[in-house]
Amino acid sequence: MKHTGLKLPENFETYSEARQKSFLRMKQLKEESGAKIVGGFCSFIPKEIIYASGALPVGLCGSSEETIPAAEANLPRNLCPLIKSSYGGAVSDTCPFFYFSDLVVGETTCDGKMKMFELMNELKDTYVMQLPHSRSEESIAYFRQEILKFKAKLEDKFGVTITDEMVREAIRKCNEERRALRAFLETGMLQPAPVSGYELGTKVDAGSFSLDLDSRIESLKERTAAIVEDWEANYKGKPSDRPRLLVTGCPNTGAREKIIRAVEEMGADIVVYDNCGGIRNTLDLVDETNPDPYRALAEKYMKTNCSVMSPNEGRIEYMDWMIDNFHVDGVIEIILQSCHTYDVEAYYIKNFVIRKKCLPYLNIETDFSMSDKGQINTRLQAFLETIDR
Ligand code: BJ8
Repeated sequence: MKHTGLKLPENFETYSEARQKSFLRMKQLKEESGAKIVGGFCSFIPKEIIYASGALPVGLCGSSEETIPAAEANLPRNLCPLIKSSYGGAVSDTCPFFYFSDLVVGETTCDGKMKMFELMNELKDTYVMQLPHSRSEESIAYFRQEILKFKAKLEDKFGVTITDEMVREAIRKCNEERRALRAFLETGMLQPAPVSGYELGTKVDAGSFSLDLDSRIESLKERTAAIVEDWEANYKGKPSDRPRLLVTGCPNTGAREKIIRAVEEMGADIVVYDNCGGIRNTLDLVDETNPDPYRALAEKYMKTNCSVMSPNEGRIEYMDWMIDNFHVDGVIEIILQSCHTYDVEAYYIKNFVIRKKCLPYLNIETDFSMSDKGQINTRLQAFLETIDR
C-alpha cells in the first residue's frame, strides 16, 4: 500500500470536535465538583504549579478568524491575529474555556500579548507572569521567583496550600505526558511517514484543552502503538516520493486548513513541527532529582525555544537535530502577520536551512483568513517542485 497523504484514522477527532467534547466535560466538572480552571495561552506557563494547586490548566481559544472583528473594536488592527483572536474570543464571550476559567494566566512574551492582557484583566482576573527574555543565570533565578509568585497567587485565589511534594508529583506527571507526546511525535521519524502531519498537529493542539491528564497520556500511547503497528504492516520498506517537510515559526492552529492540510494534499508529508505544537517542548524534561523543584521548573521553561528570547540559538540547535533525525527535505516557516520576533528571527532560520543544511526554504506570512489561500497554494506548489526526492 502506498502512503497517499492525508491519512487519518477512522475515529479521527477534529480540532473542533475535541474542543466541543472538552467544553462539555468542563461544564460537567464545574457543575458536579466545582472544578477550578486556569486558562492560558503560552508554553512558558508552568502548568505543574496549576496542577499542584488542584486546578486544571486549559488552553484558551485563539485560532479563529471569527472573533477578530470583536477584538478590533478595542485593539489595533495591525496586531498579530493570534492576539486579536484570543482577546476576541474573550470579549465576545465565544470562548467557552475563557467563560469557565476562574483565573487567566498571561505572560510578558511579546509586546502585543503583554498589553492585551491588561485589557483582558478588565473581563476576568488575569495574572501576568513576568518573563525575562534571555537565558542567563540571573534570568533563571528571576523566573524561579516568578514561579513562586504565581504559586502564591494560586494559593490565595483558591484558598489552598501548595507543598513542594505536590509540585514534585505534578512534575512527575507532566514529564510522563512529555515522554508520551515525544514518542507520539517521533513516529514522524519513520520512513515512509506513517501518519499525516495534520493529525500530529491536531492531536497536540487539541491536547491543550484536554482536562484529564491520565486519559490524555493513555490516548497518546494507544495512538502511537497503533501508528507503529500500521506502519510495520503496511508501509515499512516501501518507497515514497513524497517530500518530507519540517514546519516552523508561529503557532499554526489558525492556518492549519489553509497551509498544513493544503500542502499534504499536494503530495508532501509534514513529519515534524518546530513550534509550540511540536516536539521541541518535549525534548527537555523537568529535572525530578533537583531538590529545588521551582529551580528545576525555571530551568526547563527558560529553555523554551520561542523567538521572544534573545538570543535564541537553541531553536537552531533543535532544528538541526530535527532535520537530521526526521530526514527532512524542505522547511516551511509560517509567520503570523505583525509577529515581529518570529519575522526578524526568520533571517537566521532561512540562512541556516539554505546555507548550512542545503535545503529549500519557504517563508509564508499569513493570518487566519482564507483570502490568501489561492496565492499560498501557488507558492506551495512551486516550492514542492523545487524539492528533489
Ligand atoms: S512560547 S510561540 S505560545 S509566545 S505569534 S502572540 S509571539 S506576535 S504565540 Fe507563542 Fe508562547 Fe512563544 Fe509559544 Fe506574539 Fe508572535 Fe503573535 Fe505569538
